[in-house]
Amino acid sequence: MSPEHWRFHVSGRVESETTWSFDDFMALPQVTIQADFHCVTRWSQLDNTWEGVHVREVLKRIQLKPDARYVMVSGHGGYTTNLPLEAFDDDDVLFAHSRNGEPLSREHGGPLRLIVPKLYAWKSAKWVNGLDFMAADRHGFWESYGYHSHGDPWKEERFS
Ligand SMILES: Nc1nc2c(c(=O)[nH]1)N[C@H]1C(S)=C(S)[C@@H](COP(=O)(O)O)O[C@H]1N2
Ligand SMILES: [Mo]
Repeated sequence: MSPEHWRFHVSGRVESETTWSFDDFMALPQVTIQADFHCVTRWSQLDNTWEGVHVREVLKRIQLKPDARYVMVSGHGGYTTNLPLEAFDDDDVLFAHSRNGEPLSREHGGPLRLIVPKLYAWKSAKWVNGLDFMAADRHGFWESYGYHSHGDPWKEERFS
């Protein structure tokens, strides 16, 4: 995924659909967030330092329609995962390009992945390339195979 070909699309319940280039994205203000990461298959990776663009920097630059309540996050290759807007628009949710000072490898979602520390890791789409805002919830990839639609590790919301 070379930066020249990288695109990020915003669609659905927004006033106008937009496409961002890698340069547009990286020009947004940067944040560093310390967070754990919990996989549904019971491993957790503690104390990661993620660096990237807070989701609110993107939300500030798009205008949601009043009925937008959920977002479908997509990753290059067809991966999707759904989130309620409150889970997405949270203090610790970011589009990360680095972990512990190193750029993310392609295996771990480079050049950019979503990180949603409060939910199971399948919500943290690797190779993230778009957001589709929705009025009603729809299931993403794992959710349609029976994973929980919300996915809070502290409530053990593994399966629906
Ligand atoms: N695009 C994409 N993102 C994805 C997945 C995937 O298959 N494709 N798997 C998810 C799952 S189930 C987990 S546990 C984490 C794993 O992240 P890691 O490979 O960096 O450990 O990525 C999540 N994001
Ligand atoms: Mo996972």
